[in-house]
Amino acid sequence: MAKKTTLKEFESVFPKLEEDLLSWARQYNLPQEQQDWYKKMLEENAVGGKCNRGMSVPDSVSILLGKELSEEQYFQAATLGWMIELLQAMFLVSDDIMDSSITRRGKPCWYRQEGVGMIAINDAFLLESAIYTLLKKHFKTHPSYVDMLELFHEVTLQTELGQLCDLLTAPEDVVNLDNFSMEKYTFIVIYKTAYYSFYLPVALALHMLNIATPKNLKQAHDILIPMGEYFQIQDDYLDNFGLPEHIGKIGTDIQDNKCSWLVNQALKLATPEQRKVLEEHYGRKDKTHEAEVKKLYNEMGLEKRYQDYEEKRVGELKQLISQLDESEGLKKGVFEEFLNKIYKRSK
Ligand code: GPP
Ligand code: MG
Ligand code: MG
Ligand code: MG
Repeated sequence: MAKKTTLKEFESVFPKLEEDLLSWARQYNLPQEQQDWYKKMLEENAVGGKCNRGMSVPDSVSILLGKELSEEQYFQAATLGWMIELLQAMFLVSDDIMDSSITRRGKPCWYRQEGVGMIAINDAFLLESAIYTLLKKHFKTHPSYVDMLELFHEVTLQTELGQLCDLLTAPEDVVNLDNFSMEKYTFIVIYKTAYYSFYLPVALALHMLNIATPKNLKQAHDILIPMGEYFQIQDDYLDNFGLPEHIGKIGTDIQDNKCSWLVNQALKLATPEQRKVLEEHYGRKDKTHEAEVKKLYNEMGLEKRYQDYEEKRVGELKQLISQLDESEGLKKGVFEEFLNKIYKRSK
């Protein structure tokens, strides 16, 4: 029987990987002060999240094998999971600078912590290179080494292209609501979130077991990309309707002029008067303008609209999962597990 990993178990692997990274840096005679920075920076940014993405690698491997993992299999799968967490840390450190965010995981964003500032940019690069150091150290002789390497590179590019579209549709100085559309929105969220958060863990699990084929990778893709799209729509919903105590961050989408799911819905429903309110108040770096948009979202019943969307999308995803052909090695349980973790999440 497959066994689900716990955060505690998953986190217990991290010190070993951290030590790998530090000893790698020590061969370059990295001075002590910089070793201390590197260690603290890794701990502050890679550890402390929900680790849903990372833990889904051992969970998926265990479901695919249909049994509990040996110690060695668990370590390999958790190492791949931690590489996703490092990728995520690299994205979040950078994203918080680009989005002028205030808090992350209930603490000031890394770039806002004392003594950090723009050193955070170099730290983001270090978080990314850590992936490849670990991949080389632990998977150099694995038959799928090159596939995993290429997968990390491609998913990183996809995420960066999504982020590019996110940023270019949200200029700081010009608010033009005609720039937003659901077509652009769909591109943004699939690329900036769905590939690295949903497709990557399952693709890595298949590669780890050496059972990846073009067909099962495509089958996984065709379920996980719509699921990742739903996940980012939740993120956009929580940006406005979530509680900062739950989500560990303060929403910035309205002030940042983001092409969010909520503003796209509001534009679909708006009367000419309501559109004027949006035009006057959206995308301004100011709390009173933001409050007007929040008020409008409440008047328009966007919370209910989101709940209806969620029920509909979850129904569609369950349908996709039920139709999965398991003959190429995939299991429905892999996808059911993902969906259970995110359905009606509040953080
Ligand atoms: C989430 O967007 C997307 C990312 C974190 C990917 C960033 C990609 C880079 C190439 C840096 P978001 O801004 O809505 O996330 P959050 O709400 O957590 O700030
Ligand atoms: Mg962002
Ligand atoms: Mg952000
Ligand atoms: Mg967000």
